[in-house]
Amino acid sequence: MPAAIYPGSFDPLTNGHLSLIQRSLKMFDRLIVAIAVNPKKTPTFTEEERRQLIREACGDDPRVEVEAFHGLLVDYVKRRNVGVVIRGLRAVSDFEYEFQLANMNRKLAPDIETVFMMTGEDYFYISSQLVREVASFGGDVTGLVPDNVNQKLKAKFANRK
Ligand code: COD
Repeated sequence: MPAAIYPGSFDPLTNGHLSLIQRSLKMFDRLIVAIAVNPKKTPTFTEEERRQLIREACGDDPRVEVEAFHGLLVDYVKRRNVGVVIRGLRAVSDFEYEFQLANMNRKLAPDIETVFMMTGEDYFYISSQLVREVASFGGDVTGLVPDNVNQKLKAKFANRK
């Protein structure tokens, strides 16, 4: 299989995301990790910080490309000429949102397929939002995020404890 796109906010990248990236590379020759930039939201990490953190955590694997995109995901996927979008499912609670998203994307672009991957058992409770919250109160997120993300979180929240 040639290439797939794994889109997300990645604010920040977690070990759950990273596991999905690594497992996707067993099915696809190339993976584009696409960071959605939403001008209406203020992320904790800038677009460039998120890009760099993912790049580093992937160990500069040449099969992984990291790029930010603006606007609709389907337009970006078409521009990149890739037919498959990867998404992760952690729990039943993810299903409804992911189902809506996949169906809306299919309505907008019928040729694009969404492939869902179940989370690994060690990662089902990890989300960027919880990681941010725990780290912002000085909690230890070791093992939940890659080391470089852990360092960056500590630096970001150092003055906010
Ligand atoms: N284990 C497994 N999977 C996980 C884990 C984990 N621990 N954590 C997250 N995931 C999965 C999520 O379920 C998701 O599938 C993916 O990884 C990315 O997660 P997030 O949280 O970083 O990203 P999201 O869900 O905020 O991304 C949503 C998008 C940015 C892709 C979406 O809003 C989008 O497409 N925006 C662009 C504008 C657009 O096209 N809007 C219309 C959509 S119909």
